[in-house]
Amino acid sequence: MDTEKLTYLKEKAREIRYLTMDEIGYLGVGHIGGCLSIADVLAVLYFDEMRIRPDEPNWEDRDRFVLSKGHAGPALYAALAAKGYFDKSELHTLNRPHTHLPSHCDMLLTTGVDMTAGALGQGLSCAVGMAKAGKAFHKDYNVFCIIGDGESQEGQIWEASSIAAQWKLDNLYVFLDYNKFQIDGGLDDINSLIDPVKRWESFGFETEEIDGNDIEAICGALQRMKAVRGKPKMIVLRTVKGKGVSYVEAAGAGNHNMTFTPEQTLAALKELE
Ligand SMILES: Cc1ncc(C[n+]2csc(CCOP(=O)(O)OP(=O)(O)O)c2C)c(N)n1
Ligand SMILES: [Mg+2]
Repeated sequence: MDTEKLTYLKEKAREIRYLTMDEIGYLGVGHIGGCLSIADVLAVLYFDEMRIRPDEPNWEDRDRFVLSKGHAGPALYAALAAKGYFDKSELHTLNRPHTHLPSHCDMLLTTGVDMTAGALGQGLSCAVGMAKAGKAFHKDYNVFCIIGDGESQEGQIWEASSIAAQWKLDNLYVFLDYNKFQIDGGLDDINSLIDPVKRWESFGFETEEIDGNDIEAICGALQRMKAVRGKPKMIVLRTVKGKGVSYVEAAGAGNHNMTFTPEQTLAALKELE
């Protein structure tokens, strides 16, 4: 990967983390852990991979994105604002009355959001439907979807995965945010996925596990996956929940939905500058 592109994408991931921290810190509370873990994949998707037009958000042939773990909405809003879908100043309206940016994604409220999400387990089914529609209407767009590891305890994730393989949806790219934490503790202490690569492989997906906070690894996996035809794709992202802010990272299971004082927010932002 050329160093100029890598530097650019790393800077975009930093910007997404900074804007997310600013959004949530300004409000004083939010799902910071699961937002920071996906900043790198969002940077790759929005600033390298996806065929999109911020000035024509509903362009029919655009690639689609579904944030199935919809509680990480603030990270998606940061990526959309950084990409120019709306003004960055809107980010300070997060989750306030009459905002366009609710804590969980709402396609009827936010420019650039392709699917409403928040009830865990449902977004992947929507992504499968979008990918199937692409095939049915002979469109060449791809659908990208991020699911959580705790979210993958929902049976609907497996129903959707099963039919995606049956329909040979090679235009569907699913990322598992394998940060090993869910709302109330460690994944392995509650309901482990045991071996997500083997699981999705057995469901008929082309599957790979990588360091999900490594931009180069994400780009490499996507390139390899794009060469594979006739199967949906699963990229298991080994990530750190809260990545980039040491105080948030250190909170572990406590960083799912954190409160912030103005002082804590400023210290966190300083680390992300
Ligand atoms: C159907 C449903 N049940 C419960 C919740 C509440 N909830 C929000 S986030 C979350 C934990 C999700 O864990 P994970 O998928 O691992 O998310 P991440 O670690 O990426 O934040 C839960 C239980 C929900 N949003 N939807
Ligand atoms: Mg998790």
